[in-house]
Amino acid sequence: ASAVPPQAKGSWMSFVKKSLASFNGDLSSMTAPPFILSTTSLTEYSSYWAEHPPVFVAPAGEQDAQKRAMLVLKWFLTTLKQQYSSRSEKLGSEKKPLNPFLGELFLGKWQDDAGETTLVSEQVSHHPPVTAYCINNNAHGVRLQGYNAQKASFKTRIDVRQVGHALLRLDKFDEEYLITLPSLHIEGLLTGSPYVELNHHTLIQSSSGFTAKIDYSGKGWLSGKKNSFTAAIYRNGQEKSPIYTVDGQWTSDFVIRDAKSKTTVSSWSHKAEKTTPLTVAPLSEQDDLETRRAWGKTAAALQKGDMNLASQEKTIIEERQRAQRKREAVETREWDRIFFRRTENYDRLKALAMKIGEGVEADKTNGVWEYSDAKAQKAVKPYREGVMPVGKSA
Ligand code: 0T9
Repeated sequence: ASAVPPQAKGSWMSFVKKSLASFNGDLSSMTAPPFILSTTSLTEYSSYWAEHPPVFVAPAGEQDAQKRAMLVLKWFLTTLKQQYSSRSEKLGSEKKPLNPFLGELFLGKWQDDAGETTLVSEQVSHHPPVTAYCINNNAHGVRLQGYNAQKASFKTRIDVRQVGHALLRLDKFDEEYLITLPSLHIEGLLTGSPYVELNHHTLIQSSSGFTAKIDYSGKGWLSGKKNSFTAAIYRNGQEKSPIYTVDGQWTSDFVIRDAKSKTTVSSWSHKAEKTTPLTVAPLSEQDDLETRRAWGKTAAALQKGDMNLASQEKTIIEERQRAQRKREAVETREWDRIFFRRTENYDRLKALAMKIGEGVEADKTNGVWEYSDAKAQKAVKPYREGVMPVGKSA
C-alpha cells in the first residue's frame, strides 16, 4: 500500500526526482511533502534501545561470561524491530523525523519488573546532527550510552551509513560491549511507501573477548522472508568456530542455538512480548529544551495539516537557535551540553573497536561524546529529580 494520497501522486514523484537531483548528503535539509512528515523528533528514537527493560538488564544476572555475551546479543536483536520498523508498522510508512535543535532533550523512564530504567537523550551537535543518549538501570548496574550521526547518499535509492556506536556496560563484571550501528537503505521510495531495510552486518565486541556478528539478508536468500538475519557468537578472531548461532527475522521471531549440539538455548517472539511504555513528564512540567514541549505547536499544526502554521512554528524555533548561536559567538563560547561532554579519553573504546577492525570517527560526529554524571548532578534541579541517572563517574 502506498502512503501517498491519490491527489499527491504527481507531487510525490516530483519530490523524489528533485531530491535525487539536488541531494547534498544531509537528509534533514530535504523538503519532503506533508504526508511523509513525522511529528516526532529524532531525539526520541534513542528510546528504541530499551523498550524491553527486563531483556536489557538480563545479562547483569548471568555469571557465565559466554552466556552474558549471548544475552547481550539477544537484547540487541530485540531492539531492531523498534529501531527500524516501528514507524512503518504504526504509521504505515517510514516518516521524516523532526530535525532536532542543538540542546534538545528527551527524558523519560520505564518502570517494570526490571525496576526503574531511565533515558536521557540529547542533541549534542547540529552541524552535523548528532544525538547522544544514556540508558541506565542502577539497580542492575547496566548502562548503555552512545551517540550517532547519519551520512546519506541518494543515487537510485537513499543509502544511510550510521556513524557512531553504542557502548553497553555491566558494572558487576566491569565488562563492556561495543556495538556498531548497521547501515541501511530506504526501500519503496518510488511507490511512495518508504521503509527501512538493513544492510550488511552489525558487530558487538565484548571486553571479555567475544564477538557477535549479525548478518542482515533482507528477503533471506534461504527463507525468502523479509528482515531475515543470521548471527553468531565466537571468540574474537575465531569466526570459523562459533559458540552460538542465531537465525530468524528481526521483526518477528528468532532462535538462539548452541552451535555444536544445535539445541535451543533461548528464543524470542515479538508477538509474545509486550514493550514497556516509556513515561515522560507532562508537558506543563517539561523544560523548554524538552522535545515534546519545544515542538508541541509545530506537531499540532502538522497534525491538523496546517502547513503554514507548522512552518511558522518551525521558524520560531530556528530563529531562537540563530539568536542563541550569535550570543555564543559574541561571548566566544560553545553551547554547554546539559548531560554530555566531548572526551579525548577513549582508549578503551578504540581498543574494542580495533578488535573488530573498526575506528572511532570523531571528526564525523563533532567529537566523541560521553555521558557526564557530574553534569547530570547539576541538571537534577531543573530536569526533575530521578529522571536521569546519576552515578559515580565524573
Ligand atoms: C537512530 C534509526 C535512525 C536514527 C534514523 C535515516 C532516517 C533518520 C535516522 C538511523 C536510531 O537509533 C535508528 C532508524 C531510522 C532512521 C531514519 C529512516 C529515515 O528514513 C530517516 C531519514 C532522515 C528520512 O526520513 C528520509 C525521508 C524518507 C522517509 C523518505 C522521503
